[in-house]
Amino acid sequence: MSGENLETKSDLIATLVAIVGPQNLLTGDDLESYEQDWRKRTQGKSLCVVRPGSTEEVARVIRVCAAARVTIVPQGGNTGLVDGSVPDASGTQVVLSLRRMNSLRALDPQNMTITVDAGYVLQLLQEKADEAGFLFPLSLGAEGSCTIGGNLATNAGGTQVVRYGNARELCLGLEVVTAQGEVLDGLSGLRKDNTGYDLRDLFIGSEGTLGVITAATLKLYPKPVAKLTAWAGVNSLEEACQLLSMAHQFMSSSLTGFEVMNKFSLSLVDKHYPHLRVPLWEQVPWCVLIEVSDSESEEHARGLFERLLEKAFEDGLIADAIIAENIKQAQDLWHIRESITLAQVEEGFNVKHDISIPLSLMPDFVREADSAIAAAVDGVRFVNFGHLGDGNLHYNIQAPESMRGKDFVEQYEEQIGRIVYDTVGKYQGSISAEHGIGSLKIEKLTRHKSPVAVSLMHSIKKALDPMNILNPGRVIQVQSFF
Ligand code: FAD
Ligand code: 2HG
Ligand code: ZN
Repeated sequence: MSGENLETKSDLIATLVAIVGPQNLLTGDDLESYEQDWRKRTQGKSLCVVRPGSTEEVARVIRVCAAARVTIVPQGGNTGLVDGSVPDASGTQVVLSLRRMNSLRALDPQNMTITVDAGYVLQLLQEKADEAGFLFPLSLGAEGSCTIGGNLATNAGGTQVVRYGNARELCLGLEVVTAQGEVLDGLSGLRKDNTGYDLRDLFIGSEGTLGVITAATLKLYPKPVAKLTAWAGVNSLEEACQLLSMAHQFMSSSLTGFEVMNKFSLSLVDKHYPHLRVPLWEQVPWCVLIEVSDSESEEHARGLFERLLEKAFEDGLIADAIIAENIKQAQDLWHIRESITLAQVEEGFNVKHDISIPLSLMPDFVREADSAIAAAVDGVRFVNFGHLGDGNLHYNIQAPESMRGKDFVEQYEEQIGRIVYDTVGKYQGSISAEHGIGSLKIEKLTRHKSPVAVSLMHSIKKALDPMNILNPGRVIQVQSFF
């Protein structure tokens, strides 16, 4: 059936029902989990939610929507933090949920690759890899519900980047449905392939604005023989950075995680989840979480760790430290770190900045941004934590105790954002290290990227999605082309 004949909304819905089946086309008022963002800041309204079950169905849905000039919002687990995966309030957009596409397509132990549909949940993939005797290293707090398609569309980072890189580095091949509804089969398991422009890397990190990812071939790694985790208290961010350099020196490629958390962020975890028993937080302004993965033995890992901590104590870099005695203790420490985002939600609305800064400039950046913000808004509370090993800080600001979170965000988000992003610019950083641009930072992208970069992005969008069908109003602002 040709989309061009579709004249009304009900024609379109009937055609989409014919493609995905009535049970996989959702309309009505009960679609909060698809229409509201994870932080509950934005409530959109869709024309409908379609849940295709195959690549061919995705392609047909896109062709029909394109012909009807109806725009599409691709969605995975809807855990994104920049308002990129929910529809706007117009009631005219189709949410294309990939969650039904959750098959494992192939596992090639010799090639050390796994190929899955885009809707495969990250944690299930980690488990599948583990069962097969491998490691899939991407790891983040939302792993129980985020999907591989979403991870690649946002080029997700997480807690293992210091060793294994972002989602981009873990991906060898992609299957993508284009804005014209054609299928690009790039599901290669090749580690080397220099045949023209790298289309895979163009789609990774494009947040659903250039094509819909329907499957991916991903790298698997050998499982480490032993993993050890330590939690240390440090007296300043400078010392945390010096400890990181020392950890690189002592651990080399065995260093798999290096996270930092300021006192206030841990106080929130302690306040809202006291049963998690946050160690050391009251005694020091910052804590770090260090993880080592060893390919030899637990003794070897412990030896490395003890030498690092001894030297760090000697040099006065750490105030106190504990090494997890077993896997359960290590998991508990990680759980504390992963609970900061949730503790922030419990505390109320807040302003988030997901930034990266060259490590050598990080402490100066924080000092300068902290004092400019504290001068602008009395009583703000700084929730600073993140992936120090990658130079990536979640520089979040909680409302003053005297103010309602919602009022704070409405009144100050813009002003604080300006201070943070101008300071990020001064310190040669990025306004988005891992969460992406979505619609939340779309104006900031134009302000903080070079005009040449913005113009090239504009050309790429126009070339790949000339009708602006895919996730309009996200990443890059373009006039509606149709
Ligand atoms: P969604 O939220 O559904 O979508 C995200 C974007 O990708 C949207 O623009 C959407 O249109 C697009 N998209 C989704 N699927 C597809 C597809 N198949 N094809 C094309 N486009 C698609 N992020 C990090 O990088 N590191 C972290 O450590 C981290 N920790 C988090 C912790 C918590 C508690 C939460 C709530 C979020 C965290 N995130 C983190 C953010 C989020 O989980 C990631 O961005 C994740 O990769 C999004 O996956 P998703 O499947 O939920 O995608
Ligand atoms: C994390 O590292 C996530 O925990 C979420 O990227 C960060 O809540 C945040 O700002
Ligand atoms: Zn993060």
